[in-house]
Amino acid sequence: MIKSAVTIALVPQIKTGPWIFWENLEESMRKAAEMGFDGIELFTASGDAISSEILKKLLDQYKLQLAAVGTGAGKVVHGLTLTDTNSAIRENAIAFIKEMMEFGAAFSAPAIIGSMQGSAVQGDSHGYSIALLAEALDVLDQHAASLGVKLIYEPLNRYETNLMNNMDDAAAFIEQNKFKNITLLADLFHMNIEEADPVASIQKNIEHIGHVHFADSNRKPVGFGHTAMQPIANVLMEYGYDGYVSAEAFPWPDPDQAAAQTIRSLKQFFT
Ligand code: LER
Ligand code: MN
Repeated sequence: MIKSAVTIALVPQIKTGPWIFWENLEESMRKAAEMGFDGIELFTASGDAISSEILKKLLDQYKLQLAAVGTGAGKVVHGLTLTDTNSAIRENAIAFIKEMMEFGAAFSAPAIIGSMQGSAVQGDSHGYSIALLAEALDVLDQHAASLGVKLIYEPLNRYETNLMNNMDDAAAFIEQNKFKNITLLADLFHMNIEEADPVASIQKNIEHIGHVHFADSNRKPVGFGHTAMQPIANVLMEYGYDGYVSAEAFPWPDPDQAAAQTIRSLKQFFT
């Protein structure tokens, strides 16, 4: 059975991003619960931006799970990436992600590495940047083991990174490096751009997929674009995917309607 989640971003600097809710935490959680989501995916400025006690109280009150925590603020707010050529910046990026992992682990939630992976910049060889990423993920894979949580790595489309853009490359990278606690994020928006056949790619890499970002072709809530969603939902269900399907989409036309449209689509495609 798939579990549903909705994104809540509490970082003013990324307010224009693909997040359904982006204002008051409690209000957003109340709405998520009322609409029937199982969990929330949270984007905060740091691992201590929200008190864990307050979050626990709200999760209990609204009977919601913490599905995952996003680490993107590490790049957007703090200028950190795991593949920066400056080793001090890489160390700070690892420390930032460790802190986010600890924040999530208190609720058994994995952290997501998306934009924090960075990119190979002009002058760096692609292989060198991939080696830096592997080195950082090795440390974080071990940290995930010590916390008893997974860590989620997200291939992004070519306009956001030049490191890994599709599921096959990311799965091969995980296998080559023998990471034991790192799963992949299938973001249906990125996959719409990068995969020749998203359904075949999900089927082939299903063992690695630990989280799904649910968005349409244009990154609007599912139903507002042209992705053929039924075959994607079918392959996830047929192959026993039991993680979260989390709405990471633009709050279009507004957060409430975007959340309502997402719930309608989840019911339509996953039953
Ligand atoms: C993060 O989950 C993601 O998909 C990125 O494209 C956001 O910038
Ligand atoms: Mn995503």
